[in-house]
Amino acid sequence: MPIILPDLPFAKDALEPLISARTFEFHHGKHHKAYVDNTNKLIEGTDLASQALEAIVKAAAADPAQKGLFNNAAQVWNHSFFWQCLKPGGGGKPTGRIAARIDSELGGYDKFAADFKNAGVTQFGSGWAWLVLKDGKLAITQSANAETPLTQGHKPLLVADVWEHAYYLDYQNRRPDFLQAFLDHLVNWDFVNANLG
Ligand code: MN3
Repeated sequence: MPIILPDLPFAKDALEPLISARTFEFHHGKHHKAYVDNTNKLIEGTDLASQALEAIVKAAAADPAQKGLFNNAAQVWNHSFFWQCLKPGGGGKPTGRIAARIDSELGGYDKFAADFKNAGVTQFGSGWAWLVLKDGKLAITQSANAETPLTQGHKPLLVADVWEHAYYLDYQNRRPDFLQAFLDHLVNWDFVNANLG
C-alpha cells in the first residue's frame, strides 16, 4: 500500500496573505509530494512496503544504512502533521486543556510564544520547532532537517516548519516574522488539544 500525499485540510489560498497559495503550490504540491514519491520508490519491493508511515520512519531511523529513506519518510510525516497545525483564523491564546497546561508548565502563553518563536529562529539551517510531551510534560524542542520527535520518544503536539521553503516566497529571509504570523494567526489549537489525547 503506497504512502499517500494527504490533501491540505484547507484551500491553498485560505491562509493568505500570511501564507500564499503559491507557497502551498510548492510546499505541498512539490516538496511534500517529492518526499512521498521518494519514500514510495525506496520502500518498493521491501518488507517496509506494507508498513504504516510511522513504522517506516522508526525502522529507517534505527538503521544508518536507511538515512535516505528516513529523510524522506520523516519529512512526509512532519509535513502531514504540520498542515494540521494550521488553520485560517487560528493562533493567539489557546483555549481548552492546552491553555491550562501552558499556564502551569511553560509559564503562561506569552512566555510559551516567546520561547517557541526563539526555538524556530535559533534552529540553524533547516528544521522544525515543536511543542511536545516529553516524559508527560510540555516541552519546546527543535529538530534539524527531517528529525522528528517520533524517534525521540516524545509525543508531538504542534510544529512549525522553519525550512526556507516554508516561508521564503512570502517572507524572504524574515523567519521571525513568519513565526510571529504562525503564532498570532495560524495555530490550530483544536488540533493541539486533540493531540493531548
Ligand atoms: Mn517543509
